[in-house]
Order: sequence, then structure tokens, then C-alpha cells
Amino acid sequence: MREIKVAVVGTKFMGRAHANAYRQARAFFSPPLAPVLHLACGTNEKETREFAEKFGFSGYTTDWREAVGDPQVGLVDICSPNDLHAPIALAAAKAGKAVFCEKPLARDLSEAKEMLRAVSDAGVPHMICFNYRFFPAIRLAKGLIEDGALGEIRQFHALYLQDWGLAPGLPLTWRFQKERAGSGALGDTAVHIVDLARFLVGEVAEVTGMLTTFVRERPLPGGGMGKVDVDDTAAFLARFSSGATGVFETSRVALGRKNFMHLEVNGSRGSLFWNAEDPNWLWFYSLDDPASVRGFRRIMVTEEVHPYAKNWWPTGHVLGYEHTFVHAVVELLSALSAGRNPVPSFVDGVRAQAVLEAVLLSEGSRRWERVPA
Ligand code: SOE
Repeated sequence: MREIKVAVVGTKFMGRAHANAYRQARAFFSPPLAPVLHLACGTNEKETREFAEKFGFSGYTTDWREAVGDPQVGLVDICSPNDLHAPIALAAAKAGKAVFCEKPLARDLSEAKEMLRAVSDAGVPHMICFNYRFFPAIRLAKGLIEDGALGEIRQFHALYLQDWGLAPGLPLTWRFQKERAGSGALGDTAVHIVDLARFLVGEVAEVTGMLTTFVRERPLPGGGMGKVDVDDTAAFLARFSSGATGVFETSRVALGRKNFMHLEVNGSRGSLFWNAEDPNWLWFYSLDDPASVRGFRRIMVTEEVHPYAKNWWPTGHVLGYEHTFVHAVVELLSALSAGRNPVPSFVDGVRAQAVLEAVLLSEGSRRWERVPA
């Protein structure tokens, strides 16, 4: 079987999600190109060694340049803080390696475009990890919309609420620094619902938004307090190119909400909704049902006919968050093997970043802003 050696840069939440995905993808999907966990890369030597041992990497390094430069590595997987996405992707492109990058693609639109230019000029395959696209229920929703089951799409609603930003004593990590993260909840969580909006409904043409920072100072690791210069919450209205309307809201300080992503799409003939905390069920309402029994039906998306389902367990044996990364990795490896670019690519990363940029502009101008082309 053909193999590709992978370097995963980042050993925290996303590094673990990706490392696990390569192992599961190989075992459950037998992709035509088998991933080999070659190098783990993190900043803390002890943690990186333990991570490499646990997930079965052949080796580890604390220098991302070494990981990218290793001649055996064919695929560079970026799970680092946002400020390192561009330097690592640019170096990987220069070295002729395929690149898989966590979201948001970059800290801002110009950096994201620079990354897209680098991979395009180098002719290397590129993919962004918008993992929520890979829930079977989201794929079913897309299929229903494309088949016209909802008629003309009129409204899109998305809420993505978390509360980890309220944890007492939470230090001023990179996620609270504009210089390192680019933005706060906007780039971290709103970017997912922007991507899902584009995936399900199409391009966003214009937005008007509002960003807020409630917790303005956080403890510095060395003592004292430091200033937070990114948003805790973001809310915006949108108009899609199709004429549909969108309402988006995200927060990392919504007390009681953990990973509450609620999506709803309303069309002229049907509606659907879905929640990431209950991800195996898609709710669907159709005018084609007889009036006497019409109502939202709750579809358990685990049948053999449903996307990805038959590679896992018998019907009804539900899937979770980690499976989305496995499915993303299967797309990545299948595309690399077939010589096509994977989807979603850096183009999707740039398009999503353009929407975020327009929201930031609108917060400053207090007006509607066009999403840059
Ligand atoms: C933020 O809390 C976060 O970890 C995001 O960074 C991830 O992309 C999201 O999937 C879960 O929430």
C-alpha cells in the first residue's frame, strides 16, 4: 500500500484530534494512501515526547522547521496557534509538501491570501480543517438542500456558544491576543458557522456586525494582569449572494453553553435544523408531507445509506466529534492519492476569512460592509 509520512505540528486539543484521525482513518477506511505518523512537533519537550509515544509517532521534535524540512515528510499538518499557520504553510509549500491547516486559515485576510498564493504557486495540495462539514448529518442536510427538498433557501440561522472564557483565573493565553490569534471568538468559532453557511447556502455578499469584549484583563503567566484585545462575542447579520438572509452569533462567555452550535435553514418548501451537541440527528420539515402528519421529523443519521456511516458501526451506534476529523483526513488522503486538491481547501479558508474581515470592518464603521471578492 502506498504511504505518506505525516508531521503534526501541535500537540494540544487539535494535535490530538488530528493524530487520532490518521490512526482511525487508516483502520476504518483503508484510504488508497496510508498515513504514517512520522514526526510530532510541539514546544514543550516532555509533552511532545509523551504525545509522540501515546499516538505512535516514529519520532518528535520541538522545532517546526525541522519537521517541515525532514525529507521523508510528505504532509505537514498545522495544529499550532494561529500566528504560526502562515510561516509553517509557506515553508511547507516551498519544500513541496502537502499542507493540512487548522482553522482559521490565518490571522487576517491578507495573511490568508498569502498562504493561498504560496500553495498555489508551489503547486502543492492544500486543505483547511473545517471539520464540522464532515458530520454525516451536515452532509445529509447539504444533499437535501441540493436536491431541492427545501425549495428556495430564504433564511439561515447559526448560533455557536461556549463558556470556557469565563473559567476563573484563565490566563492571557495566545487566544486572547490579537497579535497571535488575529481575533477572538470571531476567528475561533464564528469561522465554523461561516464555513457551514457557505457550504449549505452559498457565498455571503455583505454583513453588518458587532463585537464585544466583556473580560478586558486576564492574569499574565508571570504575574499581574494583561489586556485582552480580541472579542469575546461576535454577532452579525448577513445577506447571501442568492438573496437569502443570515443571522450569526458566537460567544466564548455564554454561561452554561459548552459547544452549542445550532444551525437552522428555512426554505420555501422545507426547513431543517441541527445541533452539534446532539450531532447524529437532523430535524427536517417538509411541505411534501401530508398536512395531517406534517411536523419536524428527527432523522437518526446512522443508516448505511448515510455518508460515512457504513465504515463505522451498525445502525444506531452513534458517532461523535472525533469522527469528523477522521472523515476530513479520509478526504485529504483520497484527494492526494487521486491527484486532485482536497475540499475544503485554502480557497474556502480565504473566503471564510473574507467574511470575518467584513464583520471586523463593520464593527468599526457601524455600517453594512461588502465581503471582499
Ligand atoms: C474553541 O473553544 C474550540 O476549541 C475551537 O477552536 C474548535 O475549532 C471548535 O471545534 C471547538 O471549540
